[in-house]
Amino acid sequence: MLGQKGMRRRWFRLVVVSIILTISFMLYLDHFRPLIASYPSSSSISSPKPTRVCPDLFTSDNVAVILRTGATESQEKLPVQFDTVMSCVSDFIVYSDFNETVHGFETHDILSGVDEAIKDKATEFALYKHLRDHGREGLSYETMYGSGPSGAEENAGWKLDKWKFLPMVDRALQDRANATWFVFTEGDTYMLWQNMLAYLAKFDATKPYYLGKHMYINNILFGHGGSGFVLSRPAAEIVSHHWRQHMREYDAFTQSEWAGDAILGKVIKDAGIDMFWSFPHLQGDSLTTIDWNVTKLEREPWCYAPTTFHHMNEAEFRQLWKFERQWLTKWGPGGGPAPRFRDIFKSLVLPKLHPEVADWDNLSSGTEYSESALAKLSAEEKNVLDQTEREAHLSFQNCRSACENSPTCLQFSFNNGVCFTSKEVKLGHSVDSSCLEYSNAAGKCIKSSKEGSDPAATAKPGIASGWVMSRIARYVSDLDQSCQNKGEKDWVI
Ligand SMILES: *[C@@H]1O[C@H](CO)[C@@H](O)[C@H](O)[C@H]1NC(C)=O
Ligand SMILES: *[C@@H]1O[C@H](CO)[C@@H](O)[C@H](O)[C@H]1NC(C)=O
Ligand SMILES: *[C@@H]1O[C@H](CO)[C@@H](O)[C@H](O)[C@H]1NC(C)=O
Ligand SMILES: CC(=O)N[C@H]1CO[C@H](CO)[C@@H](O)[C@@H]1O
Repeated sequence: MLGQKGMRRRWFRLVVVSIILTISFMLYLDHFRPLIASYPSSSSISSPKPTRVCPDLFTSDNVAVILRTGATESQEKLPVQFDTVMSCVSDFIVYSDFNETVHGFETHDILSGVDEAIKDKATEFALYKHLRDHGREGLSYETMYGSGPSGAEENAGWKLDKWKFLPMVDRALQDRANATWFVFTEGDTYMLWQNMLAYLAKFDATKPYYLGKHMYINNILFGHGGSGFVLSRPAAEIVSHHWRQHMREYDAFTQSEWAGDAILGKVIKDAGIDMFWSFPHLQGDSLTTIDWNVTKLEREPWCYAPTTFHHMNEAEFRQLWKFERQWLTKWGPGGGPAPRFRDIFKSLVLPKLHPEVADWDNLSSGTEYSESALAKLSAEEKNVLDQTEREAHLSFQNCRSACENSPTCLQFSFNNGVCFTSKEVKLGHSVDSSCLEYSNAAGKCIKSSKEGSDPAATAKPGIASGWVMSRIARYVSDLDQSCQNKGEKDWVI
């Protein structure tokens, strides 16, 4: 039997426990507050809005993200950036060739400090001067989007872009006086913020670091711009100091080169800092073009956590964004394990692979079977072809048979007498989604390079693709197994 004393003790214990619980709950809410800040609490129980979940901040107080863009692409590419990736980034700044407001955010002219003599001499600055003097008014289609067979490459904005890299590093140091990391990214670069933060937390920011996706031009090793690259503060300071000492020299160098990321890479190297090879965390493909087992530096991406994808279009931004939200919702704002390539493949790619998908551009680029490809073979080479290979170009079904008969073939595509088989797994995209880069900015999806030409002329409505599903299952389980053999090592540090 409980005496009065016992009852009181029990009562007391109950009160203490509830106080502790209440405090824990408040702390818990507090923990989440910054993450759910921008949603009005009135969107209550009746209409459960998806909460905007952002990853926990880890070290992000000190990570500044620098988004580099230009007036010829900003209106097309930035809105989805701001709506998705950047909405979780606590501190970012946009550098451009033009001062303007895009989708509510300022873009800052980063070229104002370039020597006026160069602006007069270098033809790339025609666009800059036009923007400075007249704004967007009067920019012709050709100036904005280029012309000729590779419009995007002739884009005046792209040519001007190389001048931004060195001033950008220098300005970022001033504009973000206490950032410890600078992450440099582009309009169509999708950054997985959770993974980026987790990755940077593994490095010592007090040392000079230059993290990049390796690329070479004329024997210069540099971090590819579209894949994103990262400088620690000490690295940025060394580079900026070195640049200021040799500005004339590097202006001349910039004039003679064409790729700004390579120019910066050279200066970083000259300043005595070696690039850290961050593939596959930083990489240059999109969800639709990446070969999911692309192996470089003896690293297969599968087991690793991606921090960037490049060439991402709006639809891909939204898909990956949704995936990240679901991941964070599942694991909480700490994020749980970093999502890896394999998680993204299983969620966003695998469900789209089928034995036959109509109007789907394959990206299969292995063996070609067609009348013309057959005609190029010697008699000897023809002899080793089996029946299915000789007839692969005759129908979708025949193309599939050729793929199935070749033990390493994983996917194939067929279009009007042309069959491609491939040992790589790539998602590809639907035929009508392949607009010319930048053409969306002109308010329409242009599929060929000349404005006004008939899109139907270049669209390939007949194209269909397929995967050998039993082998895809095997591919996934083999790669999963390889991660286990590696002991779940998921960071290159
Ligand atoms: C952008 O604004 C800055 C600061 O106000 C100014 O120095 C620069 O000349 C402007 N750039 C252009 C192209 O108007
Ligand atoms: C960052 O620098 C600004 C001045 O540039 C200063 O006011 C602020 O306190 C600093 N913040 C931190 C976290 O050090
Ligand atoms: C992935 O690529 C590596 C390296 O090329 C290769 O050894 C491995 O067999 C590939 N895995 C699968 C499942 O295709
Ligand atoms: C059959 C067919 O049209 N295949 C296409 C698949 O994609 C590659 C790369 O885009 C094209 O070169 C092929 O023509």
